[in-house]
Amino acid sequence: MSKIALVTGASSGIGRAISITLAKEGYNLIITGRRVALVTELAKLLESNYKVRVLPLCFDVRDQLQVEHYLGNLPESWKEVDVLINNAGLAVGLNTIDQGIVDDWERMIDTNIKGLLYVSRVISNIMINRGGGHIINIGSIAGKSVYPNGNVYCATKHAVDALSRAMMMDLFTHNIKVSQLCPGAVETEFSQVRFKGDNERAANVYKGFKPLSAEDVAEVIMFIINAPAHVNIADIVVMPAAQASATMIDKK
Ligand code: NDP
Ligand code: 8X3
Repeated sequence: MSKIALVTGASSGIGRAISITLAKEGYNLIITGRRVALVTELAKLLESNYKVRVLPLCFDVRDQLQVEHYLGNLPESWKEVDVLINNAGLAVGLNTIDQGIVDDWERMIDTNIKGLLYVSRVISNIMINRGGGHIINIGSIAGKSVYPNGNVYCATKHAVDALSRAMMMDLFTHNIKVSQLCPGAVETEFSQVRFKGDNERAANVYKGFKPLSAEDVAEVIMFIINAPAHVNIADIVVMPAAQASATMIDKK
């Protein structure tokens, strides 16, 4: 029987690419995001191109009641979730702490930490009841080191790093693998969101070197998922060849 994967933040970037790659591999997919048009359009594309079943769900991961409503009441035929990709996340703003915008901080903390927790709580219970599963958290190079003005975003990804290790300890005896994938620079809508629609500033982030594509990241995810049952790839950092740390990018 085909496996079921749940991908949060499937409406763009890494989550969209992971969803397409999983569909190519024959997974039935629960895809989520807030932008109804994009999630619906992706669902149609996956169904028609890859002949898999798709359940599009549109909610905000920051809203615990919505998360529990949608994921806690999955239709019977969608309850056997094999793989959860905790991908929904964002950076908002790039300021020193003293100039920080509290609303930006709360959006990042509520999405990247609390949203991941709300989703993981519901789905880990489903996985425990069904006897196993695999949770993959999308961390970041920003969860391994910090960089100037990245303060709160980096802190949220350090939290994902800590939670990934803690979740592995809490869940491994339930036959649930927990893995973390930490990308460096990936060209997606990430910088457009960070710079609040200043697309010129966003485009500059990726000028002068070849960043990762969302598809590059999706391939690494498949490597993690396809490891033999007795192997858990606990943590991977993947960066463009032109990047050596969060702050070191060889721009020509
Ligand atoms: P995108 O902005 O392209 O995608 C982000 C996704 O997250 C969208 O689908 C968005 O959907 C979803 N999302 C954001 N906020 C919420 C919310 N409150 N509720 C539900 N869904 C939400 O960026 P990326 O693909 O680059 O980012 C994906 C993940 O990868 C993030 O966790 C990011 O931190 C991480 N990452 C990105 C890197 C990069 O360089 N791009 C590098 C390292 C990590 P919608 O707006 O429809 O809700
Ligand atoms: C996204 C990569 O370096 O902009 O997590 O924080 S970085």
